[in-house]
Formats: sequence, structure tokens, C-alpha cells
Amino acid sequence: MRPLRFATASLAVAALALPLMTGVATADPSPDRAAAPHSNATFDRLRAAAPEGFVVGTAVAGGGHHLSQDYPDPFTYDREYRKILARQFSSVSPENQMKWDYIHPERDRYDFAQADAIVEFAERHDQVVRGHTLLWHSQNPEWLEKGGFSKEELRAILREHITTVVGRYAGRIQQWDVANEIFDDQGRLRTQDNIWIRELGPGIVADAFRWAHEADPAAKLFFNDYNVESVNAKSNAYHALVQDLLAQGVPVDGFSVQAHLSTRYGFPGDLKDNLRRFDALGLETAVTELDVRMDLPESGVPTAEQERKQADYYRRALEACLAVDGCNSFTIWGFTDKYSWVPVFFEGEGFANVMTDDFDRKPAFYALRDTLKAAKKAENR
Ligand code: 9MR
Repeated sequence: MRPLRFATASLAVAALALPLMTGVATADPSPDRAAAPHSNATFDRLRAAAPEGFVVGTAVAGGGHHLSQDYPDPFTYDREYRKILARQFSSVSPENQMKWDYIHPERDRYDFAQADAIVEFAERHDQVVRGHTLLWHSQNPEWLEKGGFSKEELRAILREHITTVVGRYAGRIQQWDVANEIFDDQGRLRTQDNIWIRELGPGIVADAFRWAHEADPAAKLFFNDYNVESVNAKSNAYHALVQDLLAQGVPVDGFSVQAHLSTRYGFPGDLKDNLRRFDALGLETAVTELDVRMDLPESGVPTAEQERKQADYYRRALEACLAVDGCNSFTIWGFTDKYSWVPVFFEGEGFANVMTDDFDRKPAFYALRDTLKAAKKAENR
């Protein structure tokens, strides 16, 4: 039985679902049902399928690459999108809206409007929130990167930012990605492109965790990165760093793998073992940004085989997390291809999410749902 760390409404929802699953209900229970097989009916929701205490999340689309697209900011305007967001998921991660560029656009001005809207949405829909992110080399405002600040000033700026942002949402954010992507793929600290580490030295990472913990002692504080799904130079670097920090009493609670996967490469078959070695250090683990991109055929329509392979990657990533006691948070980086970052960043690749542009469910969606259901059933036995 996995430890119960936070309340979710999944039991109540599951109870509601029972008559539908057993076919006892005769009347059409909701207008959604008519839309089957792509319905959002209760029995077909990821959040309801999940075992108790296990949250299923998504990124909340907005900011970043969306600003260069020919649609308005998705979270703020797309009603269908918001409906699915509320119904399917029990955890949400602001895709860009809590990054420095958005939340701290000028040195003496914070803009909390978008982040507030997401946290309030989450509370209305009984969802937890993953805060993303506090110390990163990317999406920092120009005033910060080009400000020519002294070391003392920079330290004070970071401390004030963390105290202000984490403090504002204290008690309302389940997990914070305190430090994001601080190592390169060779496992070397980013001493050049990360302004904090470059200017203040590696010790600033520990301080960031300490300041975040002071501002919200209840939030679980994470290291988060890509290409750390396997045991490799980069994940080894985290494994060593975390032990060092824990020995110094630094409040690090978790290690998370983003999992931006591609069917070009094999599935990281040692994901479970890798999560387990962090679990063995006493950390929580999480999958935080899963998507599975692929090379699109000229027609733009993937083959059935490609869809099957993608579903298999989604299933295996979820199974790995479910198999690790302290892995209780599993997030996909958006649920619809309509708003995916992938085609914008990888030419010729796409179809990375579990729903199409029209919110139709792919085999990958059902792979997640069925894997969650099986895990819940096994737990209840
Ligand atoms: O999905 C995000 C996209 O909208 C932004 O344009 C992009 C800018 O780098 O960041 C994307 O999210 C990233 C996340 O914050 C950290 N891990 C990698 C994600 C995909 O690039």
C-alpha cells in the first residue's frame, strides 16, 4: 500500500463510477456519455482510475511557445481544454506561468495573475499543483540576465524571489521543482549558462532549497531534469549531489525525471531501477513532463504501429513509477497535440501527447487508463 500523503476525491469519484461500469445504470448519466468513445464520463477518467494517493497530472498550456502560435493562450480561453483538464487530472503544472520571465517580469514587479488563476483552478477542481521552477538557466528575464548585478545583489534577488513566490503559494503547492536542469548530459554542473551557479558557485543550489523550505515547510522540494530516466552520467551526478546535500541537512525531498521521450530511441528500460536508487536515499520520485514524440510520415498521420509503440512507452513509464513506493506523482507534458511544444522545437516530429488536436483519445490514453485501473485493482486485493 503506498503511503497516503494527500487527500484526493478519487474514492468518491470511483464510487460514482461503479454503476456505469457494471451496466446497472439505465438512463444516460450525463451528456458526456453520448460523446463516447471520446467521452469524459466518470468511469473513463485518469484521475478516477488512479490508485489512492497517486496523482495524475498534466502541464497547463500557456506562455512559452504558445505565444508564437496562431491561437490565444490555451488555459485562459479554450473551454473544451479546461473541461478535460479538470475532469481527467488530479495534478497540474504551470507549463510556463511560474517561470521567472512570467512571474517576475521586472526587478521590482511580480505578475502573479496567471499563476494565481492556475492555483485557484486547481483548488476548485480538487487538484494538487507542481510549482515549476525557481532556479534554472532558461526563461529568465533580460533584466536579470543582463543586469550586471554584483554577487551580493544576485544572491539577494534569488532569495527574495524564492521567498516571495514560494511564500505566496505556501500550503497550496504540493511539489516545487526548486532546481531545474542544473547538470548537462555529461553530468557537469552548468557553470556557464546557469547564471546562479556561474556567479555564485554551486553552494547556491543548497541555499535555494533552504529558502524554499523556510517559505513553505509543507512543500516537497525537487531536483528535476531531462535525460535522467536511465542510470547514466547525468543521473549519477544527481545521485551523488543529493547524498552530499542530505548529509549536510539540506531539505531536498525529491528527484524527478521529465521523460521527454522519442520513439527514435529505445524506451529507458532501467527507469524503474533508477527511480528506486533515489527512493533508497529516502527521496520521493516523480515523472513530471512525459511526452513521446515520433517522426511523422509525409501524410502527417502516424501508422497504427507508431501509435502502438507510443502507447507502449506511456504504459511503461507509468508502470515504472507505480512500481516505486515513493513515486506518487505522474505528469504528462500536456494532453493534446494541439498545444504541444514538440513540433515547434523538433522539425518533422510530433503526435507526442495522448489526445489528438481534436481531443480524440489515442491508444496511449487508454494505455494510461488501463494501467492505472490495474494498479488500483491490485492494491485493493
Ligand atoms: O513547454 C514549454 C514551452 O512552452 C516553452 O516554450 C519552453 C521554453 O524552453 O519550455 C517548455 O517546457 C520545458 C520545461 O519548462 C522544462 N523541461 C523541458 C520542457 C520542454 O522544453
